[in-house]
This record gives sequence, structure tokens and C-alpha cells, in this order.
Amino acid sequence: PGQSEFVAALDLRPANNLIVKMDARLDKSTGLLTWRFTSLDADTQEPTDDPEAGFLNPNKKSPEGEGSVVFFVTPKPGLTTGTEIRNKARIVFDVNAPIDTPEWLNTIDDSKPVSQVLQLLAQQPAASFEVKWSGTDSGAGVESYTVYVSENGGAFTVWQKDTPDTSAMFTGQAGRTYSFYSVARDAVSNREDAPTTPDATTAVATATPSGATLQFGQATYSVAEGTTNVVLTVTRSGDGTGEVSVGVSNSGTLAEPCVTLSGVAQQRCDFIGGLARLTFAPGETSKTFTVLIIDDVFVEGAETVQLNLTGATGGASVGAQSGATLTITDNDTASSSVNPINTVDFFVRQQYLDFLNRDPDTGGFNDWRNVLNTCGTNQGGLGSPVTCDRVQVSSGFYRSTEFTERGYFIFRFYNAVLGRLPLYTDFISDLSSLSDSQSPAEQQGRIATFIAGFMMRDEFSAKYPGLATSANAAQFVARLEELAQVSLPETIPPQRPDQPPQFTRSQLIQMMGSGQKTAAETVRAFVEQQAVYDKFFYRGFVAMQYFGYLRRDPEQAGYDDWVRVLTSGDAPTGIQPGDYRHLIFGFIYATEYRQRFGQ
Ligand SMILES: [Ca+2]
Ligand SMILES: [Ca+2]
Ligand SMILES: [Ca+2]
Ligand SMILES: [Ca+2]
Repeated sequence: PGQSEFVAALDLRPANNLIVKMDARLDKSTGLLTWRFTSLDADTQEPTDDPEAGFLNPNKKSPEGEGSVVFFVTPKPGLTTGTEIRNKARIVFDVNAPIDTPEWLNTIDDSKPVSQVLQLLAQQPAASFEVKWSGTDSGAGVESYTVYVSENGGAFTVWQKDTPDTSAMFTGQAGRTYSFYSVARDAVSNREDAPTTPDATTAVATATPSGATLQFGQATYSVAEGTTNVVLTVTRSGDGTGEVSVGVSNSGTLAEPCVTLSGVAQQRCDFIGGLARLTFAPGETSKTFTVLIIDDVFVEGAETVQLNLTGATGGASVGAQSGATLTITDNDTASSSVNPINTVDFFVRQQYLDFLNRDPDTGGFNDWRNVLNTCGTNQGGLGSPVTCDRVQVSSGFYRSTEFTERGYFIFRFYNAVLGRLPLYTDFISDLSSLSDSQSPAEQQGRIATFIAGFMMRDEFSAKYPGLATSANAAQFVARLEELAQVSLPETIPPQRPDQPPQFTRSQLIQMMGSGQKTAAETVRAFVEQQAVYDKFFYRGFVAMQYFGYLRRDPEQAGYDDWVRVLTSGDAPTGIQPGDYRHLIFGFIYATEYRQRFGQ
């Protein structure tokens, strides 16, 4: 740099008996740059007489006779856009006629491009609408656009990143406003400044009712306490084309002891279920849900619970038959001092109800019953071998594939995606949407429906404002990691055969960014990563003691303390990390648990 001449001699021996003299110089006043290459006979130091003996062969067989010189030119400072810089070269071999190259032209582009998102309708009739933008640039021309969006006046986030396209479909939500602006980049990387006000703003119209009406099939249902379950029906009438959903709640979520006779049948004491979200696929006109009945020994007479439909989505409305009364008729006439949970069959069935939200299948039930019946003289009760006792059987339900893929999946989903514990009612309601699948394909469909519905909830939108798009893949995954407090690895351990696909952070971002995975599929993959699975495993174990055995929310202090003990062990009591036996033992022999069924 700074030099205006360069002289050197290059010895080509032994390959070639030549010395090549190079003489390069720049005439600063004319801008003429000259290279002169002279081949000298290495012995005589004189130009060789042989016309074919130079360092550059005749181009008989291309490219043996081709050569080039390369040079870089820095433009003078302050050149304005449009300034042309022209170069051409003249090549002279020996005494031959000069060869002129074509002229090369560079044009300076020192100006930023200008772009804008085109005007949008003040109100969009549908949640999905087309957004267009355009731009101009003097000089090299616009190469790409980045389009930003803000929802309901919130912070702007990237929607389309460095795209050459000039339009895309945007999907918003009913009743929300969206503002857009674009920033263009030209072919030489000049980048437009962001505007101070958005280019275009629009609102998505509030959803118009679809005309679907959802209601109970009957006003009253009745079941005897000794019957295992009762099936209730919800019907859809009117418009049957779209996907709609409705929540089921009930009046039986009281905290009174089960022995207290209030005339109200209570979940936990008298039944399991009655909390659900029912999703009607397009064309479906009825859905059923199952309430599981507990055959306690309380003499309580007929008890009723009121079931209600609330929170219809998809523009549906709840019809006149928005509630139904379920009566459970008693089968006890004399008080019993024997608690039915003491019997093996009752205990085993209750594990199915409390962890899997269903009645047992015959094969599974017989297997578990057999484990306990042959477990020592106490049949798995106190003092039995620890390899087959009630604690071991109950923990088997938590560790079962069915619970892991449903209950633990739901629990982990709340913790990982929203960064909080699910409430008992959230958990049971969402678990019911994954229960009773008849095939793996149906199960996959239910999980997809659950996630899609979950992402429509306000709590999700508030935590991921505008982030669930491919353009925001990196921010979306970072937000998942932040809320879950999990860092995805950049290298992943070998994939186990029974495990969902495992990815590195970069892979997950790349798949979402390229559109290979939707936001919903990305969320699901995140929740299925080993790091996330491991993070919440003990917490799920503790939470299920409350959700499953006690059918209620945990007290925070008790929950935290059990998580600590399970994670780190407890020196004073000698409990080792990961020792769940103490935990389960404490709950299944607790008075609160046993008094769900009898005294
Ligand atoms: Ca009762
Ligand atoms: Ca009862
Ligand atoms: Ca009974
Ligand atoms: Ca009873």
C-alpha cells in the first residue's frame, strides 16, 4: 500500500530455465497502471531468442496460455451516487499488435434505498390478509426487505426478514390491530433507516358468530355409584363447517372432606372428570366425555353435580341447554369401618382413574392386581417387599408410557411454554383432551389439536407477542428457553430409539426459520427435548402427588420442599436424591388421601 512501483525477479528453475522480471508501476497523474513481464534466459540473463520459450506458453491447449493480473481500486471519498468509474486494459505481447479488453464500468451507489408497506384496509374481514410493500433505490437497486409488525401498539418485531418478496400473507387474531413498516437493503448493503411512524395499520374484525350452537344432549344424567362411569354428550347444531370448542366445568370442585354430606357430588370423592375442553372438528356434530365414578363407602344418599359449558371458541355459542345435572345414586345403606382403598382391586382401579383419567383395561388391571396379590402376605401393603408393594405399583403409573405421553406432557407443557405450574383444573381439563385415544394416529391428532388450541389462548399470545412466525424463529426459540429456563444443547447425545427426534438449538431455529416446522411443531419439539423432559421430571412427580392422589393444587411450600428433597436428597432424614418412595408412601398412606373413599 502506498507504493507506486514494484520490481522483482522470479527464478523459475529448475522447472523452466527462465528468470521472469516483473516491473509494475503506477503513473499517479494519468492513473495508468503498467505491468511488464520479461522472460530472460537464466544462463545469459538476456531475452531469449526462441519465440516460444517465454514463461507463458502459447495457448495451444486452453488454459495453458492464459494469464491475468488482479487489482483493486478504492473509490475516492465523497463520490456521489451515479459517478462512473471506467477501466480498460491493453495487452502487448513482444512486438505484436496491442490487444484491447472491453471497458469495465463501476457505478457508485452511496444512497440508501426507500421503501414502504402499502396502505391496508382499516379493517380486515378475515384474520389472514395480504400485506404488500415496495421500494426504490438509485444506484444498485433494492435487493431485499425486512418487514416489522406490532400487535396492539406493542413493540415492533421482525415479521419478514431480508426477503426479496414484495408481499406475504399475515395471520392475525380477531379484534387486534397490527402496524407494519419495511426497511429495504440495496445490492451493496446500504440499509434504509426505520421510519418514525408505521407505514400501514389495520385491524382484524371481531369474529362473527359462526352460527354453531353447542349444548348438552340431555338436561339430566343419572348413574348408580356402583357403575364404573357415565358418558355425557354435547351436540353441535347450526353451522357445522368450522372447528369449534367448548369447555366443561362443574360445581363439584369443593374442598370439603368427602365425609361431609352436602348433597353435592364432588370430584375427588364421588367422581373423576367433568373438567374438559371438547373440540369439534369440521363436520362433527356431537362429542362425548366420560365421568368416572368412585364407589366410596359413605352413606350419603343421592348426590348431584351441575356440569356447565363455557368459553365456546371458533364463533360458536352455547345453547339453552348449557348445563346438565348429573345425579349419582348411592349404593351404601350402612356405614362401614373398612376403607375400600385397603382392597387390592379398589387401589389398582384408583391408580387408573387418578393418573390415566380412564377406567382400566382388563389386561392391564389383571397384571397390576397380580403384582399386588403375590406381593408378600400383606399383598403389597405395609411391610411387603419394596419391589412389588403399593408404592412401587403406584410409581409404575407415573413412569408408564401412557402417563408420560399425556399427563407428564401436559404438565411439562405449562412449565416449559408458559413458565408456570398448571393449576389442577387446567391440568385435568387439558389431560382429558388427550385421554381415551383409540389409536396412535388419533393420539397424534389430539396432541396437535391441543397445541393449536393452547397457542390461541391469551396467555400464550401475551408471552410470545408476534413471535410465532418463521421470520422470528431465533427469538421464538430463545423465548421458549427463557421461560422454561432450559438451554438447548449445541450438540445432542445419541438418539434413543424410544425417544422423539432430538435437535440442537441451531437445528430447531433453522427448521422453524425455513418453514420446515410450524411454530406449533417447534413448540412440541421443544417440549420433547431431553433437556426439557429432565428439567421438570421431579417436579411433575411431586405435582402428581397433589393432582393425582389429593385431586387439588399443592401448597407452594410443601411442593417446593418435596422438589428439593427429590432433587437433592435430605441429609437429616437420610433420603437420597431421586428416592421417590418416601414421597409416594407419605401420600398414599395420608389421611387426606384415604378419606376420599371411607373413614
Ligand atoms: Ca359424596
Ligand atoms: Ca359417593
Ligand atoms: Ca358405595
Ligand atoms: Ca356412597
